[in-house]
Amino acid sequence: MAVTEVILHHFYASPFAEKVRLALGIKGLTWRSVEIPMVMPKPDLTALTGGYRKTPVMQIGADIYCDTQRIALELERRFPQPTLFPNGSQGLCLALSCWSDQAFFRPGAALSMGTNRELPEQVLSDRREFFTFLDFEKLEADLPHFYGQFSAHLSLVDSMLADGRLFILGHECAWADILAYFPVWMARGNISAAGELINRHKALVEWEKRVNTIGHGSPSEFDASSALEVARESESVATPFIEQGAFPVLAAGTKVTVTPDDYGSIPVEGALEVMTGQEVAIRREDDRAGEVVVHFPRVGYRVEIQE
Ligand SMILES: N[C@@H](CCC(=O)N[C@@H](CS)C(=O)NCC(=O)O)C(=O)O
Repeated sequence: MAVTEVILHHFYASPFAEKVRLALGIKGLTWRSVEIPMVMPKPDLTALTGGYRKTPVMQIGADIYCDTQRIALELERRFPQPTLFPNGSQGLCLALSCWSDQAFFRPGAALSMGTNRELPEQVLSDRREFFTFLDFEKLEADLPHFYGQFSAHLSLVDSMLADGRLFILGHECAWADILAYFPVWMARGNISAAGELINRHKALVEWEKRVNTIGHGSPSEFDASSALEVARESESVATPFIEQGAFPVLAAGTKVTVTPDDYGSIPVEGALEVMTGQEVAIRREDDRAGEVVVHFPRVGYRVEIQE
């Protein structure tokens, strides 16, 4: 297998993974699919990431990309055409992530937890610990509020499309569409009364059909032990780089931890390899994965010197 091949560690019900599957579809890529468990423990995944547990994670050789923001940037860097960021929209789209990943996603996650009676008990109890932004004690009582919030965000998306444009930024399906789409996709699969909430938005529904035709590129099943072998037998292609003025000011090689600052906050330890305004990457050694570089976005991640 070519070491530059994309390996996606994910599970099919994951809405964040659906973002990446669609990006792979826009780019028409061939990729390897490793199905990971929906709940902890995930020993094969965390051997690669050093502890990061969220879904999805992208691997290319010995480079491990955590978080959909970082994955989108890397797909764009390695496979520039067709672009995910038409008309220089990269910064705008990454800023828009804060809207969709948080303000739009969270009421959707609350409604999924509160109304999907088919979620296995194992998943519910894992997410009770994981989604620290939700108060599960009050969830039932707050459902009307979450319906109201989710519905308000649907209305925003509908208004983005109200002038009859095909996609949010014009003629091409792009990362901006994926951001607006993935909570809708999650709602269809999980939220009771999703149809009633969504279908009254005519422009949104027509656009949803267009996004649905994008597909996922060409995946083929791959097993976790082969993915670990790929990591062991490859070398990272990351170029060490510390941007002048990146904050905090740290030298290359400093031992740090990188931790999501929202939820699922498991620190990953390693030696600083890359630090810019948009990304942070650390090098680490693992018994099973060998020497890997783990990449994160800078926005939303806490970087601390390891004592
Ligand atoms: N900021 C992350 C969020 C990812 C996320 O929260 N994913 C959910 C699944 S959709 C998750 O990790 N759930 C718990 C798990 O898979 O263990 C990203 O953009 O990738």
